[in-house]
Amino acid sequence: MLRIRRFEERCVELYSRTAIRGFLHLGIGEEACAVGVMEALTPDDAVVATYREHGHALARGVSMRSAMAELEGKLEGSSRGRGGSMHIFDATTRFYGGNAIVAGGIPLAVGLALADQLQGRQQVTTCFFGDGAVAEGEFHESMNLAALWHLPVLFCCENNLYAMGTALARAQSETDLSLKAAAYRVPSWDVDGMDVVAVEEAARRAAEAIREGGGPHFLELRTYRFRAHSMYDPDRYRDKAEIEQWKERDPIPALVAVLSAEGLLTDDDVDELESAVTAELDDAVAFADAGTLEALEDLERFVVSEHAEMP
Ligand SMILES: Cc1ncc(C[n+]2csc(CCOP(=O)(O)OP(=O)(O)O)c2C)c(N)n1
Ligand SMILES: [Mg+2]
Repeated sequence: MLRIRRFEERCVELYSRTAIRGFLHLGIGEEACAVGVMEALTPDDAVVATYREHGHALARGVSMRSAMAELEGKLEGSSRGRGGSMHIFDATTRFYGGNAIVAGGIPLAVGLALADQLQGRQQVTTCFFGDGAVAEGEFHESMNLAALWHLPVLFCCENNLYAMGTALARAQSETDLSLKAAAYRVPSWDVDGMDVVAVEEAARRAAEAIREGGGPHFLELRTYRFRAHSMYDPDRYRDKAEIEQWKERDPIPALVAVLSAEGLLTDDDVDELESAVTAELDDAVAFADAGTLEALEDLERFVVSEHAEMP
């Protein structure tokens, strides 16, 4: 969680000096969701995420170097710098990408799970999406097919109460999102998304049930983003007191407090972790800064597959 937090804080600095351009969505405050779920997966499982996916990529094992170079639009990035912040993609960790389309990753996850099922593999495909995605048709079509075909999908809804500037209650007639999964006969749990241990426990339980042939499961992770929707958002739709209240439940100090109380972590340990993260991050930024921009003559490459036989 600390790696993700510091990585995204550094992104803000890089954005100010225009090393990172375009859209940038930070998940500061929501780290426990990505980390807790990822702990319950194996390297063979697949993951699909949204445009707020830096944390998911890092927790999945995409290197800081690869992610930072991607954010800076460099060839050394996970997608040759063509995806940027919203489309980190890394086939080697079966991280099937961020996705700029709200709910767009959900049918992709169902397709990946269908492929696993048809080929007799025991993998779980985990799909992250926001509360806003639950209002999209793609969510409902995907839930229906996943349930009907009994597909191995772990649906993880990160309910941070807002879809851009729209509060959940202003946009959806039913705000208990687990009920929507239940409507498709998909077992669902709501989980404290600010508590990494609670998230891991729920994800482990769900992933085990899926691996045992239990079909799709749904977790509603109740969380909150501490920063605005994106760098362009003046954040005028939320009460400042609400933000402060959620900050008191910051998942990082919360876990430090639990571990310290149990005698499992000292202040020196925390300092050591901070230093290690800073060193990793400095190295990643230096790597990205020294990276190369794609040559102009390559701009149209990959629009059409180079392996395809043209008619
Ligand atoms: C299909 C589609 N509609 C609208 C948008 C514009 N849009 C971008 S992010 C967003 C809000 C999504 O909110 P949520 O799913 O709760 O995710 P969060 O940003 O809170 O993580 C919207 C409406 C989009 N990208 N795709
Ligand atoms: Mg949201």
